[in-house]
Amino acid sequence: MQARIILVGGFLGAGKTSLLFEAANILTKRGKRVGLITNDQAPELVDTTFLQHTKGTILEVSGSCFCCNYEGFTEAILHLIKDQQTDIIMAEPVGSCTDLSATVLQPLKDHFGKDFVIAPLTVLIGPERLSDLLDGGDSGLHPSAAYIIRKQLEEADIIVISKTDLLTPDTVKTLKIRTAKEWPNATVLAMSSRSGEGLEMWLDEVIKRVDSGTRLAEIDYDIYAEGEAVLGWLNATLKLKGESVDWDRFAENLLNALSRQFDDLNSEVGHVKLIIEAGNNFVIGNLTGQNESLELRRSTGVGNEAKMTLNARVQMEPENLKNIVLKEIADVCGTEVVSEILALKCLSPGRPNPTHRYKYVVTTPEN
Ligand SMILES: Nc1nc2c(ncn2[C@@H]2O[C@H](COP(=O)(O)OP(=O)(O)OP(=O)(O)O)[C@@H](O)[C@H]2O)c(=O)[nH]1
Ligand SMILES: [Mg+2]
Repeated sequence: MQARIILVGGFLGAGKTSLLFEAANILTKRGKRVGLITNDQAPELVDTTFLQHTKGTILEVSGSCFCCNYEGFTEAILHLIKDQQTDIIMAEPVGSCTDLSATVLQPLKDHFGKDFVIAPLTVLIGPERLSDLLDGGDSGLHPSAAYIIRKQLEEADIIVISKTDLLTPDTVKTLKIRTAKEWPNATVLAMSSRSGEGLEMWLDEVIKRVDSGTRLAEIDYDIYAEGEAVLGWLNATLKLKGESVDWDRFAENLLNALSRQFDDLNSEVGHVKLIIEAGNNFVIGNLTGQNESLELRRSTGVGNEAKMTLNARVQMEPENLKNIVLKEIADVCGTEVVSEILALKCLSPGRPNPTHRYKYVVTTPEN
């Protein structure tokens, strides 16, 4: 059987990594060899660290997005297929990325259509942002960032409304109808990685279907570039040391402190996430909007030493973001915890400059 590559896109915080985590566990139980590819503008990713807790083989393409580092992306795919004998690869592009049909799927079909199967492009969208977009709003984002989300949905083969456990069945039904009306060419599904509802249905689609990148979205790269550039981007890894520190409480205090700062400054949060690991234990925390969105899962418990990876994407200048993050880490550490920065990168994404950009849809060869 030919290997299959499944791209799962969607804006920051839409639930892509959570879906990959659950889907990887299901597929592994079915006896499949799973490969997972994460992607970011810079290394030190919470997503990579989190997905390492599945049985899949994880590769990280960092430094730029899949479209701007197409060679790096295809090398990762070929390595997983040839050297790791992977059956199914799931790849998560950067949340602020769009034009994937023209820059990634068409070239993949053109270059590798006979070597492996390329599944339909899935784009996830959380119910809150989706409702606001359908009402004509920008979901609290800069209009150019909201433009990116609209373009992601426009080019999707499958739109998945995520986090349906937060909604009533009636709301899910209405949202699905409105979404299908707005983007009539896509298959519209609804799913919760949390409860598992709808997950098998999505897996069925991406495991059986062979139509991928069935259309191209017309994208204005000036608006796209601005939508990315309004976001400050920070990736950091720190070593933390103290005596009998409650790392779960530490994670919660830090995310709360950061959230208060961003809310006070009225800076829209794309996604702020952190993972604190000690041995096999980890706590993962996410902030996908204002303070109410703060969420912590799993537990690192109490200990003397831990490693923290923190990724923040917030609508503000990168330098301000860095200052706020470092100050809040210092405050939360106080005199109890000593922190040592192992890696720190802070940037504002540059103008996307894809390796390829197809102007036509490549016909999927018979597999
Ligand atoms: N209630 C609920 N929350 C979810 C679900 N899926 C994801 N989340 C939460 O949404 C937040 C973001 O999830 P991720 O999976 O990290 O989102 P992402 O799209 O990978 O984010 P980026 O990598 O930053 O673009 C986390 O707090 C998750 O726990 C779901 O099905 N239900
Ligand atoms: Mg992710």
